[in-house]
Amino acid sequence: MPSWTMTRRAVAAVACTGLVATITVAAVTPASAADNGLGEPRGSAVSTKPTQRTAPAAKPDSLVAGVVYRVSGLASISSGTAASAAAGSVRAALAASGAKLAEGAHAVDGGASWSVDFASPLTAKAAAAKIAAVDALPGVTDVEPNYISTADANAPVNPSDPYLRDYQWNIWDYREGVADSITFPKGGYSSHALALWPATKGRSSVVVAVLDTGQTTHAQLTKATVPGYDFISSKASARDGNGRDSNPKDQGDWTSSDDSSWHGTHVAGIIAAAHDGKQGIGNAPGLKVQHVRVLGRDGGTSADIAAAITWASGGSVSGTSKNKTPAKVINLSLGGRHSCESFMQKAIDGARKRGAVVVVSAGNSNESALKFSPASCKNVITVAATDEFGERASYSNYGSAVELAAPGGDSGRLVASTWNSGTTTPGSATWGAMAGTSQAAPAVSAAAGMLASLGLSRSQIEVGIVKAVSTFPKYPSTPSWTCRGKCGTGYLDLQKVLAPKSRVTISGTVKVGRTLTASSSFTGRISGRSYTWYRSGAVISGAKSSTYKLTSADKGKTIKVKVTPKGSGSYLGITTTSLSTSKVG
Ligand SMILES: [Ca+2]
Ligand SMILES: [Ca+2]
Repeated sequence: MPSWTMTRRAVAAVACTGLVATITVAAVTPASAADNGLGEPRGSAVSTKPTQRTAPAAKPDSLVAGVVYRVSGLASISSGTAASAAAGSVRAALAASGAKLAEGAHAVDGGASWSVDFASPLTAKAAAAKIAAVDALPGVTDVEPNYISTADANAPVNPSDPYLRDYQWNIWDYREGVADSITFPKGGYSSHALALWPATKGRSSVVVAVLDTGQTTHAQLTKATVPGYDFISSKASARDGNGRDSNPKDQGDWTSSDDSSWHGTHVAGIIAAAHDGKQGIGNAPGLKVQHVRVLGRDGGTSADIAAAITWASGGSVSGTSKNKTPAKVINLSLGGRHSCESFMQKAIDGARKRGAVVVVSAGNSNESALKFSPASCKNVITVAATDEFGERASYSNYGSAVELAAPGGDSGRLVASTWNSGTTTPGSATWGAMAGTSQAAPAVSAAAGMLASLGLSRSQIEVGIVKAVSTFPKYPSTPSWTCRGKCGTGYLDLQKVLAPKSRVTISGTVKVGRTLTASSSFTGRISGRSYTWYRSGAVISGAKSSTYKLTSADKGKTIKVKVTPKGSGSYLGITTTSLSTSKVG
Protein backbone atom coordinates (compact mmCIF):
# COMPACT_ATOMS: atom_id res chain seq x y z
CA MET A 1 0.00 0.00 0.00
CA PRO A 2 1.34 3.41 -0.85
CA SER A 3 1.89 6.17 1.59
CA TRP A 4 2.81 9.75 0.89
CA THR A 5 5.24 11.96 2.56
CA MET A 6 5.87 15.53 1.65
CA THR A 7 8.99 17.38 0.89
CA ARG A 8 9.17 21.11 1.18
CA ARG A 9 8.43 21.32 -2.50
CA ALA A 10 5.02 19.76 -2.28
CA VAL A 11 6.36 16.83 -4.17
CA ALA A 12 5.37 13.56 -2.60
CA ALA A 13 6.76 10.23 -3.55
CA VAL A 14 4.42 7.29 -3.42
CA ALA A 15 6.29 4.56 -1.64
CA CYS A 16 5.10 1.00 -1.49
CA THR A 17 5.33 0.65 2.27
CA GLY A 18 3.01 1.61 5.05
CA LEU A 19 -0.72 1.26 5.27
CA VAL A 20 -2.25 4.66 5.61
CA ALA A 21 -2.78 6.96 2.68
CA THR A 22 -2.17 10.40 4.04
CA ILE A 23 -1.04 13.62 2.54
CA THR A 24 0.54 16.22 4.70
CA VAL A 25 1.66 19.46 3.24
CA ALA A 26 4.39 21.53 4.68
CA ALA A 27 4.69 25.16 3.78
CA VAL A 28 5.98 25.14 0.24
CA THR A 29 8.27 27.47 -1.54
CA PRO A 30 6.64 30.22 -3.59
CA ALA A 31 6.54 30.00 -7.33
CA SER A 32 9.83 31.71 -7.89
CA ALA A 33 10.59 30.06 -11.20
CA ALA A 34 7.66 31.80 -12.83
CA ASP A 35 9.27 35.13 -12.09
CA ASN A 36 12.83 34.59 -13.13
CA GLY A 37 12.60 32.74 -16.35
CA LEU A 38 11.06 29.78 -18.01
CA GLY A 39 10.10 26.67 -16.20
CA GLU A 40 7.02 26.41 -14.10
CA PRO A 41 7.56 25.95 -10.39
CA ARG A 42 7.60 22.44 -9.13
CA GLY A 43 5.34 22.75 -6.14
CA SER A 44 2.25 24.71 -5.37
CA ALA A 45 2.40 28.24 -4.15
CA VAL A 46 1.67 29.04 -0.54
CA SER A 47 -2.01 28.62 0.14
CA THR A 48 -3.98 31.19 2.05
CA LYS A 49 -7.24 29.46 1.38
CA PRO A 50 -9.21 27.70 4.08
CA THR A 51 -9.92 24.04 3.61
CA GLN A 52 -13.48 23.57 2.52
CA ARG A 53 -14.05 19.97 3.21
CA THR A 54 -12.56 17.21 5.21
CA ALA A 55 -12.25 14.68 2.48
CA PRO A 56 -13.64 11.27 3.25
CA ALA A 57 -11.11 8.50 2.94
CA ALA A 58 -10.56 7.20 -0.55
CA LYS A 59 -12.51 4.07 -1.22
CA PRO A 60 -10.34 0.99 -0.74
CA ASP A 61 -10.83 -2.47 -2.18
CA SER A 62 -14.07 -4.05 -0.98
CA LEU A 63 -13.95 -5.54 2.47
CA VAL A 64 -15.38 -8.95 3.29
CA ALA A 65 -18.17 -9.12 5.87
CA GLY A 66 -18.13 -12.89 6.13
CA VAL A 67 -18.77 -16.02 4.16
CA VAL A 68 -21.65 -17.15 1.96
CA TYR A 69 -22.01 -20.90 1.62
CA ARG A 70 -24.43 -23.45 0.30
CA VAL A 71 -25.46 -26.54 2.22
CA SER A 72 -25.57 -29.54 -0.08
CA GLY A 73 -28.72 -31.60 0.15
CA LEU A 74 -30.58 -28.75 1.82
CA ALA A 75 -33.57 -27.93 -0.36
CA SER A 76 -35.66 -25.44 1.52
CA ILE A 77 -35.96 -23.24 4.56
CA SER A 78 -38.16 -25.86 6.17
CA SER A 79 -35.09 -28.01 6.65
CA GLY A 80 -34.28 -25.91 9.69
CA THR A 81 -32.39 -28.54 11.56
CA ALA A 82 -30.02 -29.25 8.70
CA ALA A 83 -29.46 -25.52 8.21
CA SER A 84 -28.60 -24.91 11.83
CA ALA A 85 -26.40 -27.97 11.97
CA ALA A 86 -24.52 -26.69 8.94
CA ALA A 87 -24.31 -23.22 10.47
CA GLY A 88 -22.87 -24.77 13.60
CA SER A 89 -20.12 -26.53 11.70
CA VAL A 90 -19.37 -23.45 9.57
CA ARG A 91 -19.08 -21.29 12.68
CA ALA A 92 -16.85 -23.87 14.32
CA ALA A 93 -14.58 -24.04 11.28
CA LEU A 94 -14.33 -20.25 11.11
CA ALA A 95 -13.60 -20.00 14.82
CA ALA A 96 -10.93 -22.68 14.50
CA SER A 97 -9.30 -20.61 11.74
CA GLY A 98 -9.05 -17.71 14.15
CA ALA A 99 -12.06 -15.67 13.04
CA LYS A 100 -14.14 -13.75 15.54
CA LEU A 101 -17.79 -14.03 14.54
CA ALA A 102 -21.01 -12.06 14.67
CA GLU A 103 -24.08 -13.90 15.88
CA GLY A 104 -26.13 -16.40 13.95
CA ALA A 105 -26.46 -17.38 10.32
CA HIS A 106 -28.56 -15.50 7.77
CA ALA A 107 -30.55 -16.88 4.88
CA VAL A 108 -29.43 -15.67 1.45
CA ASP A 109 -32.28 -17.34 -0.40
CA GLY A 110 -35.25 -19.54 0.34
CA GLY A 111 -33.15 -22.65 0.54
CA ALA A 112 -29.60 -23.75 0.87
CA SER A 113 -27.58 -20.51 0.78
CA TRP A 114 -26.62 -18.90 4.06
CA SER A 115 -24.14 -16.40 5.41
CA VAL A 116 -22.10 -16.18 8.57
CA ASP A 117 -20.41 -12.86 9.26
CA PHE A 118 -17.19 -11.95 10.97
CA ALA A 119 -17.44 -9.74 14.05
CA SER A 120 -15.89 -7.01 11.91
CA PRO A 121 -15.06 -6.93 8.19
CA LEU A 122 -11.76 -8.28 6.96
CA THR A 123 -9.67 -7.55 3.90
CA ALA A 124 -10.08 -10.01 1.07
CA LYS A 125 -6.61 -11.34 1.79
CA ALA A 126 -7.28 -11.86 5.49
CA ALA A 127 -10.62 -13.50 4.75
CA ALA A 128 -9.22 -15.96 2.22
CA ALA A 129 -7.80 -18.51 4.67
CA LYS A 130 -10.95 -18.46 6.73
CA ILE A 131 -13.11 -19.00 3.68
CA ALA A 132 -10.89 -21.92 2.72
CA ALA A 133 -11.54 -23.52 6.12
CA VAL A 134 -15.27 -23.48 5.38
CA ASP A 135 -14.71 -24.80 1.89
CA ALA A 136 -13.05 -27.89 3.39
CA LEU A 137 -16.16 -28.87 5.34
CA PRO A 138 -18.10 -31.84 4.08
CA GLY A 139 -21.64 -30.97 3.06
CA VAL A 140 -20.79 -27.32 2.38
CA THR A 141 -20.37 -26.11 -1.20
CA ASP A 142 -20.05 -22.90 -3.21
CA VAL A 143 -18.23 -20.97 -0.51
CA GLU A 144 -17.65 -17.32 -1.43
CA PRO A 145 -16.68 -14.09 0.30
CA ASN A 146 -19.51 -11.79 1.36
CA TYR A 147 -18.20 -8.50 0.01
CA ILE A 148 -19.37 -5.14 1.27
CA SER A 149 -20.60 -2.62 -1.29
CA THR A 150 -20.92 1.08 -0.67
CA ALA A 151 -22.47 3.88 -2.66
CA ASP A 152 -20.21 5.01 -5.43
CA ALA A 153 -19.86 7.70 -8.01
CA ASN A 154 -20.88 6.13 -11.27
CA ALA A 155 -17.69 6.04 -13.22
CA PRO A 156 -18.53 4.75 -16.69
CA VAL A 157 -15.49 2.51 -16.54
CA ASN A 158 -13.56 1.41 -13.49
CA PRO A 159 -9.88 0.87 -14.16
CA SER A 160 -8.28 -1.30 -11.51
CA ASP A 161 -5.03 0.67 -11.41
CA PRO A 162 -4.90 1.15 -7.65
CA TYR A 163 -3.67 4.76 -7.41
CA LEU A 164 -6.73 5.94 -9.32
CA ARG A 165 -9.09 5.49 -6.39
CA ASP A 166 -6.51 6.32 -3.79
CA TYR A 167 -5.00 9.47 -5.25
CA GLN A 168 -6.08 10.45 -8.73
CA TRP A 169 -9.03 12.69 -7.84
CA ASN A 170 -7.96 14.81 -10.82
CA ILE A 171 -9.10 12.06 -13.22
CA TRP A 172 -12.16 10.75 -11.33
CA ASP A 173 -12.88 11.59 -7.71
CA TYR A 174 -14.47 8.58 -6.03
CA ARG A 175 -15.14 10.44 -2.81
CA GLU A 176 -18.53 11.89 -2.17
CA GLY A 177 -19.81 14.62 0.00
CA VAL A 178 -21.15 18.05 0.55
CA ALA A 179 -18.79 20.92 1.22
CA ASP A 180 -19.97 24.32 2.23
CA SER A 181 -23.50 23.60 0.92
CA ILE A 182 -22.22 22.39 -2.44
CA THR A 183 -22.88 18.78 -3.36
CA PHE A 184 -20.06 17.20 -5.25
CA PRO A 185 -20.97 16.10 -8.75
CA LYS A 186 -20.30 12.56 -9.92
CA GLY A 187 -16.57 12.29 -10.29
CA GLY A 188 -15.99 15.39 -8.21
CA TYR A 189 -14.20 18.29 -9.85
CA SER A 190 -11.99 16.01 -11.89
CA SER A 191 -11.51 16.06 -15.65
CA HIS A 192 -14.01 13.15 -15.73
CA ALA A 193 -11.75 11.59 -18.33
CA LEU A 194 -13.19 8.13 -17.71
CA ALA A 195 -16.48 9.35 -19.15
CA LEU A 196 -14.89 9.56 -22.58
CA TRP A 197 -13.12 6.20 -22.44
CA PRO A 198 -16.02 4.22 -23.91
CA ALA A 199 -15.46 6.30 -27.06
CA THR A 200 -11.67 6.56 -26.91
CA LYS A 201 -8.73 6.35 -24.54
CA GLY A 202 -6.70 8.02 -27.27
CA ARG A 203 -5.37 6.51 -30.49
CA SER A 204 -1.76 5.51 -30.84
CA SER A 205 -1.54 7.59 -34.01
CA VAL A 206 -2.07 10.77 -31.99
CA VAL A 207 1.06 12.21 -30.40
CA VAL A 208 1.12 14.79 -27.62
CA ALA A 209 4.46 16.56 -27.41
CA VAL A 210 5.58 17.42 -23.89
CA LEU A 211 7.96 20.38 -24.13
CA ASP A 212 9.53 20.11 -20.71
CA THR A 213 12.49 18.76 -18.77
CA GLY A 214 12.66 15.56 -20.79
CA GLN A 215 12.19 11.86 -20.27
CA THR A 216 13.07 9.42 -17.52
CA THR A 217 12.66 5.66 -17.70
CA HIS A 218 9.28 4.68 -16.29
CA ALA A 219 7.42 1.43 -16.92
CA GLN A 220 4.09 3.26 -16.85
CA LEU A 221 5.21 5.38 -19.80
CA THR A 222 7.47 3.12 -21.84
CA LYS A 223 4.83 1.93 -24.30
CA ALA A 224 3.31 5.39 -24.68
CA THR A 225 6.55 7.15 -25.54
CA VAL A 226 7.74 7.91 -29.07
CA PRO A 227 11.20 9.33 -29.88
CA GLY A 228 11.66 12.99 -29.01
CA TYR A 229 14.48 15.50 -29.07
CA ASP A 230 16.68 17.64 -26.83
CA PHE A 231 16.39 21.31 -27.80
CA ILE A 232 18.41 22.76 -24.94
CA SER A 233 21.20 24.63 -26.68
CA SER A 234 23.15 25.44 -23.51
CA LYS A 235 25.52 22.62 -22.64
CA ALA A 236 25.68 23.75 -19.03
CA SER A 237 21.93 23.84 -18.60
CA ALA A 238 21.42 20.56 -20.45
CA ARG A 239 24.06 18.66 -18.43
CA ASP A 240 24.42 16.08 -21.20
CA GLY A 241 27.73 17.35 -22.51
CA ASN A 242 26.32 18.91 -25.65
CA GLY A 243 23.70 21.22 -27.06
CA ARG A 244 20.78 20.08 -29.18
CA ASP A 245 20.68 16.39 -29.94
CA SER A 246 18.22 13.60 -30.50
CA ASN A 247 18.27 12.26 -26.92
CA PRO A 248 15.57 13.85 -24.75
CA LYS A 249 16.70 12.15 -21.55
CA ASP A 250 16.15 14.33 -18.48
CA GLN A 251 19.57 14.76 -16.83
CA GLY A 252 18.09 16.47 -13.79
CA ASP A 253 17.48 20.15 -13.14
CA TRP A 254 18.72 20.30 -9.58
CA THR A 255 20.30 23.44 -8.23
CA SER A 256 22.10 24.24 -5.01
CA SER A 257 18.72 24.88 -3.38
CA ASP A 258 16.34 22.49 -5.16
CA ASP A 259 16.21 18.82 -6.00
CA SER A 260 15.52 17.76 -9.58
CA SER A 261 11.85 18.15 -10.49
CA TRP A 262 11.31 15.37 -13.08
CA HIS A 263 8.64 17.73 -14.27
CA GLY A 264 8.46 16.30 -17.79
CA THR A 265 7.93 12.78 -16.44
CA HIS A 266 5.12 14.05 -14.22
CA VAL A 267 3.37 15.93 -17.01
CA ALA A 268 3.67 12.95 -19.38
CA GLY A 269 2.04 10.62 -16.85
CA ILE A 270 -0.97 12.90 -16.43
CA ILE A 271 -1.48 12.51 -20.16
CA ALA A 272 -0.79 8.86 -20.85
CA ALA A 273 0.32 6.71 -17.90
CA ALA A 274 -0.60 3.12 -18.69
CA HIS A 275 -4.00 1.58 -18.05
CA ASP A 276 -2.61 -1.78 -16.97
CA GLY A 277 -3.96 -2.47 -13.50
CA LYS A 278 -0.74 -1.20 -11.95
CA GLN A 279 -0.05 2.05 -10.12
CA GLY A 280 -2.10 4.85 -11.69
CA ILE A 281 -3.42 5.99 -15.05
CA GLY A 282 -3.21 8.96 -17.37
CA ASN A 283 -6.24 10.81 -18.65
CA ALA A 284 -5.75 9.19 -22.07
CA PRO A 285 -3.50 6.13 -21.88
CA GLY A 286 -4.02 5.30 -25.55
CA LEU A 287 -2.17 8.42 -26.72
CA LYS A 288 1.53 8.68 -27.44
CA VAL A 289 3.72 11.21 -25.68
CA GLN A 290 6.85 12.75 -27.13
CA HIS A 291 9.40 14.34 -24.83
CA VAL A 292 10.94 17.42 -26.31
CA ARG A 293 13.49 18.71 -23.88
CA VAL A 294 13.52 22.48 -23.40
CA LEU A 295 13.97 22.98 -19.64
CA GLY A 296 17.31 22.28 -17.99
CA ARG A 297 19.17 23.41 -14.93
CA ASP A 298 18.64 27.06 -15.75
CA GLY A 299 15.11 26.76 -17.11
CA GLY A 300 14.73 27.14 -20.83
CA THR A 301 15.11 29.88 -23.40
CA SER A 302 12.30 31.17 -25.58
CA ALA A 303 14.40 30.42 -28.66
CA ASP A 304 14.79 26.77 -27.71
CA ILE A 305 11.09 26.53 -26.86
CA ALA A 306 10.03 28.15 -30.14
CA ALA A 307 12.33 25.80 -32.09
CA ALA A 308 10.88 22.86 -30.20
CA ILE A 309 7.31 23.94 -31.03
CA THR A 310 8.24 24.05 -34.69
CA TRP A 311 10.00 20.68 -34.60
CA ALA A 312 7.30 18.94 -32.55
CA SER A 313 4.62 19.91 -35.03
CA GLY A 314 6.64 18.62 -37.98
CA GLY A 315 8.25 21.86 -39.10
CA SER A 316 11.86 22.31 -40.13
CA VAL A 317 14.52 23.48 -37.71
CA SER A 318 17.99 23.84 -39.19
CA GLY A 319 20.47 21.34 -37.84
CA THR A 320 17.86 18.81 -36.79
CA SER A 321 16.27 15.90 -38.59
CA LYS A 322 12.52 16.10 -39.02
CA ASN A 323 10.15 14.72 -36.43
CA LYS A 324 8.95 11.36 -37.78
CA THR A 325 5.85 11.40 -35.57
CA PRO A 326 4.63 15.01 -35.54
CA ALA A 327 2.42 15.98 -32.62
CA LYS A 328 -1.26 16.86 -32.89
CA VAL A 329 -1.06 18.51 -29.47
CA ILE A 330 1.80 20.46 -27.90
CA ASN A 331 1.82 20.79 -24.12
CA LEU A 332 3.70 23.73 -22.64
CA SER A 333 3.60 23.54 -18.85
CA LEU A 334 6.01 26.43 -18.58
CA GLY A 335 6.20 30.16 -18.77
CA GLY A 336 7.94 33.36 -17.84
CA ARG A 337 6.93 36.89 -16.90
CA HIS A 338 7.21 38.73 -20.19
CA SER A 339 5.14 39.39 -23.25
CA CYS A 340 4.76 36.95 -26.11
CA GLU A 341 7.70 37.38 -28.49
CA SER A 342 6.99 37.68 -32.20
CA PHE A 343 9.13 34.61 -32.96
CA MET A 344 7.22 32.63 -30.33
CA GLN A 345 3.91 33.66 -31.85
CA LYS A 346 5.25 32.73 -35.28
CA ALA A 347 6.28 29.28 -34.02
CA ILE A 348 2.83 28.76 -32.49
CA ASP A 349 1.04 29.89 -35.62
CA GLY A 350 3.22 27.64 -37.74
CA ALA A 351 2.45 24.67 -35.51
CA ARG A 352 -1.27 25.39 -35.81
CA LYS A 353 -0.97 25.61 -39.57
CA ARG A 354 0.55 22.14 -39.51
CA GLY A 355 -2.46 20.95 -37.52
CA ALA A 356 -1.29 21.07 -33.91
CA VAL A 357 -3.24 22.41 -30.94
CA VAL A 358 -1.01 24.34 -28.53
CA VAL A 359 -1.89 24.09 -24.83
CA VAL A 360 -0.17 26.34 -22.27
CA SER A 361 -0.31 26.55 -18.48
CA ALA A 362 -1.54 29.92 -17.18
CA GLY A 363 1.24 30.21 -14.58
CA ASN A 364 1.42 29.96 -10.80
CA SER A 365 1.68 33.55 -9.59
CA ASN A 366 -1.93 34.31 -8.62
CA GLU A 367 -1.94 37.12 -11.19
CA SER A 368 -3.31 37.88 -14.61
CA ALA A 369 -1.95 35.42 -17.14
CA LEU A 370 -1.66 38.35 -19.55
CA LYS A 371 1.66 39.17 -17.86
CA PHE A 372 3.13 35.78 -18.78
CA SER A 373 4.30 34.08 -21.93
CA PRO A 374 3.50 31.85 -23.74
CA ALA A 375 0.23 31.93 -21.71
CA SER A 376 -0.64 35.29 -23.25
CA CYS A 377 0.31 34.38 -26.81
CA LYS A 378 -2.54 34.32 -29.31
CA ASN A 379 -4.11 31.13 -30.59
CA VAL A 380 -3.11 28.95 -27.65
CA ILE A 381 -5.35 27.17 -25.16
CA THR A 382 -4.35 28.67 -21.82
CA VAL A 383 -5.26 26.60 -18.78
CA ALA A 384 -5.84 27.77 -15.20
CA ALA A 385 -5.80 25.35 -12.26
CA THR A 386 -8.61 24.30 -9.95
CA ASP A 387 -8.34 22.43 -6.68
CA GLU A 388 -10.31 19.38 -5.55
CA PHE A 389 -13.25 21.64 -4.69
CA GLY A 390 -13.44 23.15 -8.17
CA GLU A 391 -12.23 26.48 -6.85
CA ARG A 392 -9.36 28.43 -8.35
CA ALA A 393 -6.16 26.97 -6.93
CA SER A 394 -4.54 29.54 -4.66
CA TYR A 395 -1.57 29.96 -6.97
CA SER A 396 -3.33 29.88 -10.33
CA ASN A 397 -3.06 32.73 -12.78
CA TYR A 398 -6.34 33.87 -14.27
CA GLY A 399 -7.91 36.51 -16.49
CA SER A 400 -8.82 37.10 -20.08
CA ALA A 401 -5.90 35.10 -21.44
CA VAL A 402 -7.35 31.93 -19.89
CA GLU A 403 -9.53 29.62 -22.00
CA LEU A 404 -10.56 27.08 -19.37
CA ALA A 405 -9.47 25.45 -16.12
CA ALA A 406 -8.51 21.91 -15.18
CA PRO A 407 -7.43 20.15 -11.99
CA GLY A 408 -4.03 21.34 -10.83
CA GLY A 409 -4.40 20.58 -7.14
CA ASP A 410 -3.57 22.69 -4.15
CA SER A 411 -1.98 22.24 -0.76
CA GLY A 412 -4.87 20.07 0.40
CA ARG A 413 -4.64 17.58 -2.40
CA LEU A 414 -2.01 17.42 -5.10
CA VAL A 415 -1.94 15.71 -8.48
CA ALA A 416 -0.29 12.28 -8.49
CA SER A 417 1.65 11.11 -11.52
CA THR A 418 4.74 9.32 -12.72
CA TRP A 419 7.94 10.58 -11.18
CA ASN A 420 11.53 9.72 -10.35
CA SER A 421 13.21 9.23 -7.00
CA GLY A 422 16.53 10.90 -7.89
CA THR A 423 17.36 14.11 -6.08
CA THR A 424 19.96 15.10 -8.68
CA THR A 425 20.53 12.62 -11.53
CA PRO A 426 17.79 10.11 -12.34
CA GLY A 427 17.11 7.46 -9.72
CA SER A 428 14.35 4.91 -9.95
CA ALA A 429 10.83 5.23 -11.32
CA THR A 430 8.17 6.09 -8.77
CA TRP A 431 5.01 8.14 -8.39
CA GLY A 432 4.87 11.56 -6.85
CA ALA A 433 2.52 14.47 -6.43
CA MET A 434 2.78 18.08 -7.45
CA ALA A 435 0.39 20.98 -7.78
CA GLY A 436 0.38 23.71 -10.38
CA THR A 437 -1.04 24.92 -13.64
CA SER A 438 1.66 22.60 -15.01
CA GLN A 439 -0.53 19.73 -13.84
CA ALA A 440 -3.72 21.32 -15.21
CA ALA A 441 -2.50 21.89 -18.77
CA PRO A 442 -1.76 18.21 -19.50
CA ALA A 443 -5.34 17.25 -18.60
CA VAL A 444 -6.45 19.58 -21.39
CA SER A 445 -3.73 18.30 -23.72
CA ALA A 446 -4.92 14.75 -23.08
CA ALA A 447 -8.48 15.83 -23.80
CA ALA A 448 -7.36 17.50 -27.03
CA GLY A 449 -5.56 14.30 -27.97
CA MET A 450 -8.72 12.28 -27.34
CA LEU A 451 -10.72 14.66 -29.52
CA ALA A 452 -8.11 14.31 -32.26
CA SER A 453 -8.46 10.54 -31.84
CA LEU A 454 -12.19 10.94 -32.49
CA GLY A 455 -11.39 12.62 -35.79
CA LEU A 456 -11.74 16.29 -34.89
CA SER A 457 -9.51 18.75 -36.71
CA ARG A 458 -7.25 21.27 -35.00
CA SER A 459 -9.81 24.05 -35.36
CA GLN A 460 -12.67 21.80 -34.23
CA ILE A 461 -10.67 20.93 -31.12
CA GLU A 462 -9.85 24.57 -30.38
CA VAL A 463 -13.49 25.60 -30.74
CA GLY A 464 -14.79 22.50 -29.00
CA ILE A 465 -12.56 22.13 -25.98
CA VAL A 466 -13.82 25.31 -24.35
CA LYS A 467 -17.35 23.89 -24.59
CA ALA A 468 -16.38 20.65 -22.88
CA VAL A 469 -16.73 22.31 -19.50
CA SER A 470 -18.95 22.63 -16.47
CA THR A 471 -19.66 25.76 -14.47
CA PHE A 472 -17.42 26.58 -11.55
CA PRO A 473 -19.00 26.19 -8.13
CA LYS A 474 -19.29 29.18 -5.84
CA TYR A 475 -18.79 28.33 -2.21
CA PRO A 476 -20.69 30.61 0.16
CA SER A 477 -17.83 30.94 2.62
CA THR A 478 -15.00 31.51 0.13
CA PRO A 479 -16.62 33.25 -2.84
CA SER A 480 -13.40 35.06 -3.72
CA TRP A 481 -11.73 31.78 -4.67
CA THR A 482 -14.22 30.94 -7.35
CA CYS A 483 -12.87 30.65 -10.84
CA ARG A 484 -16.11 32.18 -12.15
CA GLY A 485 -15.43 34.97 -14.55
CA LYS A 486 -11.68 34.48 -14.12
CA CYS A 487 -10.73 31.14 -15.60
CA GLY A 488 -12.40 31.03 -18.97
CA THR A 489 -15.50 29.06 -19.87
CA GLY A 490 -15.45 26.56 -16.99
CA TYR A 491 -13.59 23.53 -15.74
CA LEU A 492 -12.74 20.74 -18.14
CA ASP A 493 -15.47 18.12 -17.84
CA LEU A 494 -15.24 15.32 -20.36
CA GLN A 495 -18.77 14.24 -19.48
CA LYS A 496 -19.63 17.25 -21.63
CA VAL A 497 -18.15 15.57 -24.67
CA LEU A 498 -20.96 13.58 -26.25
CA ALA A 499 -19.01 11.22 -28.44
CA PRO A 500 -20.23 8.18 -30.38
CA LYS A 501 -19.08 4.97 -28.77
CA SER A 502 -19.08 3.52 -32.29
CA ARG A 503 -20.45 4.47 -35.69
CA VAL A 504 -24.26 4.64 -35.89
CA THR A 505 -25.76 1.57 -37.57
CA ILE A 506 -28.93 1.09 -39.64
CA SER A 507 -31.05 -2.02 -39.22
CA GLY A 508 -34.10 -3.22 -41.18
CA THR A 509 -34.86 -4.59 -44.63
CA VAL A 510 -33.77 -2.20 -47.35
CA LYS A 511 -36.98 -2.40 -49.35
CA VAL A 512 -39.74 0.08 -50.20
CA GLY A 513 -42.44 0.00 -47.53
CA ARG A 514 -40.11 -1.28 -44.83
CA THR A 515 -38.80 0.78 -41.90
CA LEU A 516 -35.12 1.41 -41.14
CA THR A 517 -33.93 2.06 -37.59
CA ALA A 518 -30.83 3.97 -36.54
CA SER A 519 -28.98 2.72 -33.46
CA SER A 520 -26.44 4.94 -31.76
CA SER A 521 -24.77 5.19 -28.39
CA PHE A 522 -22.91 8.19 -26.98
CA THR A 523 -20.70 8.98 -24.02
CA GLY A 524 -21.40 11.71 -21.52
CA ARG A 525 -24.44 13.60 -20.40
CA ILE A 526 -26.59 13.19 -23.46
CA SER A 527 -30.12 14.59 -23.29
CA GLY A 528 -31.36 13.73 -26.77
CA ARG A 529 -30.45 13.10 -30.39
CA SER A 530 -31.34 14.65 -33.71
CA TYR A 531 -31.42 12.65 -36.94
CA THR A 532 -30.82 13.53 -40.56
CA TRP A 533 -31.54 10.87 -43.21
CA TYR A 534 -29.95 10.98 -46.65
CA ARG A 535 -31.05 9.50 -49.99
CA SER A 536 -27.96 8.93 -52.15
CA GLY A 537 -26.29 11.81 -50.34
CA ALA A 538 -29.19 14.31 -50.40
CA VAL A 539 -31.07 15.24 -47.23
CA ILE A 540 -34.54 13.68 -47.07
CA SER A 541 -36.72 16.53 -45.87
CA GLY A 542 -38.96 15.76 -42.92
CA ALA A 543 -37.10 12.58 -41.97
CA LYS A 544 -36.00 13.50 -38.46
CA SER A 545 -36.63 10.53 -36.23
CA SER A 546 -34.68 7.42 -35.31
CA THR A 547 -36.72 5.44 -37.82
CA TYR A 548 -37.38 6.03 -41.50
CA LYS A 549 -39.98 4.29 -43.66
CA LEU A 550 -38.68 3.70 -47.18
CA THR A 551 -40.85 5.12 -49.96
CA SER A 552 -40.98 4.60 -53.71
CA ALA A 553 -38.75 7.68 -54.07
CA ASP A 554 -35.96 5.69 -52.40
CA LYS A 555 -36.03 2.80 -54.87
CA GLY A 556 -32.61 2.19 -56.35
CA LYS A 557 -31.00 4.74 -54.02
CA THR A 558 -28.78 4.24 -50.98
CA ILE A 559 -29.70 5.51 -47.52
CA LYS A 560 -27.59 6.77 -44.66
CA VAL A 561 -28.25 8.58 -41.43
CA LYS A 562 -26.43 11.18 -39.37
CA VAL A 563 -27.01 11.39 -35.61
CA THR A 564 -26.17 14.49 -33.60
CA PRO A 565 -26.19 14.19 -29.81
CA LYS A 566 -27.74 16.93 -27.71
CA GLY A 567 -26.79 18.06 -24.24
CA SER A 568 -27.73 20.83 -21.89
CA GLY A 569 -25.67 23.89 -21.02
CA SER A 570 -22.20 23.90 -22.46
CA TYR A 571 -21.25 20.72 -24.29
CA LEU A 572 -19.40 19.38 -27.30
CA GLY A 573 -21.48 17.05 -29.43
CA ILE A 574 -19.73 14.85 -31.97
CA THR A 575 -21.88 13.57 -34.81
CA THR A 576 -21.76 10.10 -36.28
CA THR A 577 -22.81 9.15 -39.80
CA SER A 578 -23.70 5.60 -40.81
CA LEU A 579 -22.36 3.73 -43.77
CA SER A 580 -24.71 3.77 -46.77
CA THR A 581 -27.17 0.91 -47.15
CA SER A 582 -27.30 -1.20 -50.27
CA LYS A 583 -29.64 0.10 -52.99
CA VAL A 584 -33.26 0.13 -51.88
CA GLY A 585 -35.21 -2.71 -53.49
CA1 LIG B 1 21.85 17.82 -25.48
CA1 LIG C 1 -1.19 1.99 -14.66
